[in-house]
Amino acid sequence: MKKLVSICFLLSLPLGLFAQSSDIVTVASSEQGSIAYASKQSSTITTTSDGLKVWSFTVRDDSQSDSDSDPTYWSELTIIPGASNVPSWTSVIRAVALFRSGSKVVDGTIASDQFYFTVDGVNTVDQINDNASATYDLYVTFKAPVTDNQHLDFKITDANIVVAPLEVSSTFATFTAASSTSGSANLITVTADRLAFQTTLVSVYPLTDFSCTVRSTDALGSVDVDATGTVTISKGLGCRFVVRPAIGCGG
Ligand SMILES: [Ca+2]
Ligand SMILES: [Ca+2]
Ligand SMILES: [Ca+2]
Repeated sequence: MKKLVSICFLLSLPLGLFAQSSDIVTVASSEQGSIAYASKQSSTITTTSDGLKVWSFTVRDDSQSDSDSDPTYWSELTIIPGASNVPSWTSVIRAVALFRSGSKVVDGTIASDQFYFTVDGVNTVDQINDNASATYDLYVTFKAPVTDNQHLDFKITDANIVVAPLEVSSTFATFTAASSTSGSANLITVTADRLAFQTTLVSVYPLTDFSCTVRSTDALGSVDVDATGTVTISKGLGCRFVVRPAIGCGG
């Protein structure tokens, strides 16, 4: 009944009654520096401790002019990649959710180039009171393996947020896109704690050249491209050579 009343009210209003000046701005320094991706692998995000906060942004009602007394209600939000983002979010991100003041607003769906959030537009989580603002925190969890030293970078344009269609709501201005810090934050970091052959050495014959590749990885199989160290080949017992410290050849 509430929505029917709202429709009738909207149809009777003269154009221009609602302020068209809400916007979205980034929260400075709200990203991570480096991301310990291996610590957040859950397939669901229920509380903030399940994921890692990678960006915050603020929705501001009537930020550019104040010509109404109505809240801003939003019902759809899409976050798109910034300038220095991983090639595809579907290969890196396992789950995504929005929080407001520590409470989950909604889970998002993940595509290669967008996170999509939809809410009903009538609850306190998606209402920004008149002349007020609300900050939303973006939490994610990660897949594995990942590529070392790639960034997560986010953006929201005025085309990426939709006002709840059945509510008496202030609307959004044509605003400058809100963007996370590009290229110097949210660095996905792999830290190796082991070495592993990329392929298994089955046998090496005497006086025959051979090659092998040893990778520095973490426990989830991601390669640490910054790892430095020495792999030594030495004479061992029970076989002709030992490649240390990746794999011993035993007895
Ligand atoms: Ca106002
Ligand atoms: Ca307003
Ligand atoms: Ca690394």
